[in-house]
Amino acid sequence: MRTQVAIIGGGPSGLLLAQLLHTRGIESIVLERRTKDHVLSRIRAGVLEQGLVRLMEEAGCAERLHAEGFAHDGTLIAYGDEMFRIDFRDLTGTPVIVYGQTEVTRDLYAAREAAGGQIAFEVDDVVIHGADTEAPTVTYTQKGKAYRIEAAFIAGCDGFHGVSRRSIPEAQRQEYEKVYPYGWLGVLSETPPVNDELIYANSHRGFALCSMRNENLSRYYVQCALSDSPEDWTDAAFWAELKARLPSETAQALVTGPAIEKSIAPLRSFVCEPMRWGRLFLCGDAAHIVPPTGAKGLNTAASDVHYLFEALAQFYATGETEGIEGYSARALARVWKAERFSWWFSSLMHRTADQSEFDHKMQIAELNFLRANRAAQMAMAQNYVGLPY
Ligand code: FAS
Ligand code: PHB
Repeated sequence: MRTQVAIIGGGPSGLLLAQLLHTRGIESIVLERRTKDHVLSRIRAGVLEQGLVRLMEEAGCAERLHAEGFAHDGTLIAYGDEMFRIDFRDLTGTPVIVYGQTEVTRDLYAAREAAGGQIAFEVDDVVIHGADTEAPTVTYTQKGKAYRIEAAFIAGCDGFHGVSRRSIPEAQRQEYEKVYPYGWLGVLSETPPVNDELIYANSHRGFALCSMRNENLSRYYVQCALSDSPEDWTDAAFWAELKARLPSETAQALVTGPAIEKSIAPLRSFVCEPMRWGRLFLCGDAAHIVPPTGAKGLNTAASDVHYLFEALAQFYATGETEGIEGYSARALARVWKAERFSWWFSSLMHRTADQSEFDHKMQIAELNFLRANRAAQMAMAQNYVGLPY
């Protein structure tokens, strides 16, 4: 088989890139290890920056997002029984859109299918060959049969555990990592959200987050030990812990119900440099990971896709390679800003066993400063709604 762009990974990065390329008549084949249903069963991000909304519009996939997504003009930050609001609209003129990653991925699959896009599911043994040559290839198996794709370019959109990043020789790549000593236990419940905006809570018992998917589907998280597993937490234990971490008025208003999904995500900060090797380009979680505190994972994958799409569109339209040559540096410049914000917000909102009382006082002092200082709120709001591409 031949194609212009072989895309490894059928998550949001790979699908968005494939659909954007299609709008410029650039062919691609997406290789996905799992089934479509499995990909859509993952519960992940919930908050979209305007940049991702605009990319979905450019890809012709934003209709349901605009109909069902919720514009949030701000977010609430709680500490102890205190709570204050960061007003995105007042500070930046921009809201964020609450619309689950699952729905973004569903819309992208629908668009690819409507366009007759090539997606191979349940592929195995994906191997990238000759990424540093003019004629790279990708081999893989599917249902025991071997396949080979000759491509002009390869996009590694296969997430943190994929093969793409490891296809860059170790001597050519530098990896930066911070592993946090805690995870997030997430619960999805068919209950009305406790508030019409998100609540990020710093409590002496640990972090908590109140989010949502729609008016009768809520998403809640509590910081938990890395040694925990979802089975360790009954629904009753989860709700009791969440209430204990929220201001009392909010806790009283919380409507609980059966968890229809319960999972634990470990938290890490991770960046691989460079994000390109020859004709292989890394996008999204294949290149970088952030703690989900700042809602930057999916949104930074989107800016990578934007830069790569622009580079490939420029090449196929004019033969120019400026975008291709500059991809890694351009993407990393924004990646590191997202890493910093995610690390800063995680450090501000989580409690760890090795924190001293002084460390806790520093958190409270910073929260008080953020509450009172417009410039501090502006900095937070600009990062949260999304820095420019
Ligand atoms: P993805 O991991 O989504 O997709 C990669 C795809 O490649 C997968 O479908 C995988 O099956 C496939 N693949 C892997 N190896 C392959 C191979 N060898 N061959 C073919 N296909 C292969 N971000 C937020 O902003 N907020 C959150 O709350 C949040 N929660 C998260 C919870 C968890 C458990 C995880 C893991 C991530 C979370 N994230 C969150 C980050 C997440 O949303 C990612 O940023 C987003 O999925 C990135 O999309 P992709 O880069 O497409 O990677
Ligand atoms: C979510 O709704 O899953 C969500 C929202 C904001 C975050 C992380 C997760 O920072």
